[in-house]
Amino acid sequence: MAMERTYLMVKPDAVQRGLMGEIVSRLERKGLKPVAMKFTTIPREICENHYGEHKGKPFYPGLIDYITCGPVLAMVWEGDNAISVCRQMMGKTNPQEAAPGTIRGDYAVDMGRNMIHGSDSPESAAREISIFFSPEELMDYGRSIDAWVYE
Ligand code: DAT
Ligand code: MG
Repeated sequence: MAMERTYLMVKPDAVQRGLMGEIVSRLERKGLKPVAMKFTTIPREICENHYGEHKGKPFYPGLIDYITCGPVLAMVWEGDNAISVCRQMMGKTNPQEAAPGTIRGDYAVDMGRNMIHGSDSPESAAREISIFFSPEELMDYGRSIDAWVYE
């Protein structure tokens, strides 16, 4: 098994639309384990650091305005191959191409309102987790149900 942690973020549109619970619920039902959560409005500088790889692209200013416009639910989730599992649950970046059954495929229609962020590699996950959480905020705990989630 490749236990991984990934940084996920319910974006402001999903918060405003009352879909935080729906997203958390999907992740829980999948069997993934929540490690940290924080409901917060991201300061602009931190958002610019988080999305540094997109600086200079045409959509960058709109992206920063969108992500900083209201509270987000910043989270860390753990599981076997959690990074790619969560990317699959999110669906493609453009919600119009995201498969039904995915979060973006089921709830979004616009690339600039695509509900959720998820780390795309172990390197991004480590970087993004450290931007939003201190080590003490990451909960280390066991769950008895894990014997029913993993063989
Ligand atoms: P993802 O969020 O699927 O990891 P990404 O990292 O390529 O996608 O881009 C970050 C966000 O920026 C994405 O969720 C929505 C926005 N975005 C990306 N490409 C875009 C584009 N061509 N036009 C408008 N917004 C875009
Ligand atoms: Mg990305």
